[in-house]
Amino acid sequence: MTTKLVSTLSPQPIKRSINQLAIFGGQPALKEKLHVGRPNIGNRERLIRRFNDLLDRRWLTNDGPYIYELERQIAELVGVKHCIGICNATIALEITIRALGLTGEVIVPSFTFIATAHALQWQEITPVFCDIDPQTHNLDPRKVEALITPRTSGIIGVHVWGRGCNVEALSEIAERRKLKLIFDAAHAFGCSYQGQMIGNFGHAEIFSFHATKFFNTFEGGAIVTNDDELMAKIRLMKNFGFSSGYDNVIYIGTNGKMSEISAAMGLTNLESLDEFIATNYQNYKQYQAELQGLPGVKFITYNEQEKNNYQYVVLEIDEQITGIHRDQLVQVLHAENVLARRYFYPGCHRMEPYRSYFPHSGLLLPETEKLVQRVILLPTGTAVGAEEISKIAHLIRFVLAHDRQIGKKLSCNNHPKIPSLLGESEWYAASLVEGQLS
Ligand code: T4K
Repeated sequence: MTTKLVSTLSPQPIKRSINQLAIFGGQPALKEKLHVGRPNIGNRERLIRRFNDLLDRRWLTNDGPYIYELERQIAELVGVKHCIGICNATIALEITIRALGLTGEVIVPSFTFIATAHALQWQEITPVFCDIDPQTHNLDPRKVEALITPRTSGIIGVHVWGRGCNVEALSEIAERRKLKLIFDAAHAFGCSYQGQMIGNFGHAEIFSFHATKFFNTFEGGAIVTNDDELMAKIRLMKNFGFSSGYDNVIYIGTNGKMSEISAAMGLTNLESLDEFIATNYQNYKQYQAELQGLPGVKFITYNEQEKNNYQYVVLEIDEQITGIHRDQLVQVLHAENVLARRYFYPGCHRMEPYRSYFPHSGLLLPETEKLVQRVILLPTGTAVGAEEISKIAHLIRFVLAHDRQIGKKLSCNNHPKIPSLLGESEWYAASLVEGQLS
């Protein structure tokens, strides 16, 4: 049935037999590697003008004019009282966690980028991993309450893929149990939840402006909050605790400052924000149209009543129906130069140091365990064109149409795994065999 779909959708199918797949020796469908997370870059002339300005000014960091302007524009866009630009979202999380006085245990999803958990453990606070709602991929509030102990001081929700957490339920629990509530909004810049811009919830929210995010400042992030006192504390903490005047340290602090060159990139990219979102939206709709109706493939959708940045194109592959495991599909795609990703495989609880600390935590995370085996992210953003999306969609359809043959051939021939797909322990073992590690 799926074979038919391949031929009807493409008058010239790029692969006619499975032997033409690059993994079995054929030519890759794409000449160049196509990454998930290729940066979007705004107007170069304006960017270079800003670089020249800041060089002429010889003001490279520490409260320069660009960072203040970026903070002002972000606060306005989000409709939040305060925005503090930070060197990256990981440090932003660490500072916020410390500024809010979190201690003991904090409840977080395991289905997130490792930075969410590390920002806690770095300060010797235990991340207590909570399961997710399989529909939303976000923290399941019904499961949060059961994990609260006398040591719990807070909850960190993550708006995964930019789709808002269940903010009301988490806020209600946090208020009733007297816990601090932070949102890791690394994916959710420019997104809304129930009509309100993300950035206005909990005690504070954190954005990431890393190069791979749809809006980037090379490296960067921001803390946004409506709390004046918290803002004042964070401003001190991100600059070693320095207050006004020279030599005046009045609080514990670190170096969390965003540089002027990052802020210049941010100001330039903000001017193209609508264009980036429009491209992401177009790509998302094309993928959705070209991948519709594939049994066992769930295309993650965004509520179009909300504001979304559409920076992630996400599929869930159900091996029971497709007949091929997500990892095999990823392996085939990588050989074709489509570097699809498995965020957030294998889940924070299966990464160090957490897997050593809590070897059985997976037992409490059945939905996370299932999801990390299924999710695949496809390339999007301004570096990806319609023709490439069509090729990727054709490849996926082709693979699913020949699922059993490909699966069999992959396991029989003992095809070398693609290094980027090796788990840490497999990589370590392979390196030992190859004599690269002693
Ligand atoms: N919380 C959440 C929920 C997050 O997702 C993240 C970051 C954070 C917190 C922490 O934010 P930051 O401290 O980073 O601001 C990437 C990013 O490094 C990371 O920022 C991001 N989440 C995470 C989801 O993805 P990797 O390990 O996948 O990055 P990497 O180097 O493999 O880059 C992805 C692809 O992008 C590469 O295949 C190549 C391409 N790329 C990358 C860079 C840096 C480019 O084409 N150009 C580039 O300049 O983690």
